[in-house]
Amino acid sequence: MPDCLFCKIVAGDVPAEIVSTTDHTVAFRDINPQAPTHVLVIPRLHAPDAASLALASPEAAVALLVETRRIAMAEGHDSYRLVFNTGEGAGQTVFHAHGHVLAGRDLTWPPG
Ligand code: D5M
Repeated sequence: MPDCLFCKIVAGDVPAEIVSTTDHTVAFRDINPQAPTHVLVIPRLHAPDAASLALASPEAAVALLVETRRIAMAEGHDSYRLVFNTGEGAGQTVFHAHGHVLAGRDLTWPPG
């Protein structure tokens, strides 16, 4: 998608602090971190949100989920929060599926 920021990060056209890459995913540090570890894991395939990704490519969606856990563990966190903001009303601002991996501080519930 030519106007999609995260597609540009996947393509290497916009810089990001890359944490990992796999056949299906790219992970990078959030530009506005909300926890000591705040990594975004995105699919290479463009889909507007996580459920749309699962419908378009179950394989990519599973790969993304597995990668979120691997990253949390690699950063030293047994516990982490995985967030998929879906829709403007839920705070989604970038309409390319992404999971927020948040860890490294006390994560309260309910979320704000
Ligand atoms: O999350 C979108 C997230 O994307 C938000 O936490 C900021 C982050 N963001 C936006 N631009 C960048 C760049 N260029 N690098 C890294 N992180 C970025 P949402 O769930 O859509 O609100």
